[in-house]
Amino acid sequence: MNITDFMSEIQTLGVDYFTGVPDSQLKALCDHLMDRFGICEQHVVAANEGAAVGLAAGHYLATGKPAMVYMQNSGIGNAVNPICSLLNDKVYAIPVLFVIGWRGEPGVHDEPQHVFQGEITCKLLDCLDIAHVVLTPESTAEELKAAMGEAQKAFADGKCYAVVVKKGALKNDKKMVYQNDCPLSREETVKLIISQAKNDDIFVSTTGKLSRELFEAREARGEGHEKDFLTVGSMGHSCMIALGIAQQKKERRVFCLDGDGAALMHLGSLAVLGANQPKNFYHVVINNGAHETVGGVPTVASKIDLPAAAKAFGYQHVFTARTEQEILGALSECKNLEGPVLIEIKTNLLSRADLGRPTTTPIQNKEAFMSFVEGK
Ligand SMILES: Cc1ncc(C[n+]2csc(CCOP(=O)(O)OP(=O)(O)O)c2C)c(N)n1
Repeated sequence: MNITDFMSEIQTLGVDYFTGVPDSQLKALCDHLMDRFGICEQHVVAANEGAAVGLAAGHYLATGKPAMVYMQNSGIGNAVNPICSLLNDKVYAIPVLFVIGWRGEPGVHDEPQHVFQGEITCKLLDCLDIAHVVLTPESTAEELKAAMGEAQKAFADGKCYAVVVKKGALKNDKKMVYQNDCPLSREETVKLIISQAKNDDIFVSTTGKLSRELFEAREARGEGHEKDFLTVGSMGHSCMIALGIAQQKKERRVFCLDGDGAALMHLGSLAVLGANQPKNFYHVVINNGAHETVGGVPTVASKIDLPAAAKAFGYQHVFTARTEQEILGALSECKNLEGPVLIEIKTNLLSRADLGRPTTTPIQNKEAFMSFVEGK
């Protein structure tokens, strides 16, 4: 279905406020919102899906109109608490229209982190008392119209409604291009970082293409993958995984290779890191100002001073780098500095079209990594 047809149908519900976290399967929608509104008071890219629910609730309280909250199904978890304890009709009865990208749909091959989430997506919505329709590439305008009628009824009862979007169900002929003028790519940066590592350094890398690039960089160097814990799902949690390791392995340096979208998603964790003062913790945030992995929709990271925030949270040392020389300088200083350290690296939004995916399973990754961490 063409995105403009989809949006005109949605607008019959009186929805004119849009918020969420982008998803590659919802690229047609995200690009449409960026093209039509950009980032403004009508379209807010939220830090996480729960925050998007908060925004939608606030909008409803101020206008009486339901808002759209869009997300990948992996974000439902972030939204469960405000769905149950804020929106639900046993509490404030605040209607929201959810648009959810269905990764890991049963029967369609997808990456391991999506498989279980995909299996439980519709069951989770049932459990949350959210009626829903599944939009497929074959869905017709009449079917969507009927679904909007159902949404209307749900809203009248103070309930939410969801459109679950299968792969290829939404189309947008207009391709948006997102870019900035930073000289280095995330992949070049990842290669530089591991080239400067000590032999026993431990790496925890974030969700998305960064982990895939790290995996391929190890292959290209003829190395194994045991030094890297690839956080393939759980966006925003790699720095806490890294802290959990750093607390137990005080004699080793632990690097978290993070993304700006991921760091912002659970920014409170940076405060916890600062307050805990792990001396062996090095937080590298690759800041391309965007959710590049899922299409390039901007984050707010190009508008904020992340190193200043980290410093305020208690990080001992902070750096910003964008050239090879600046990155090498920061990494070399780190060899003599105690953490927590934050290195923000500003990169462009280029990535390879032929970027592969890890060829080892998450369990193989975990086992090799645990042996490496144990020192075997
Ligand atoms: C909870 C959750 N919401 C959304 C996603 C979909 N997702 C995967 S990667 C990604 C973007 C990550 O952005 P950033 O951390 O800035 O890294 P970049 O892709 O720019 O390297 C998103 C939104 C997800 N995996 N999990």
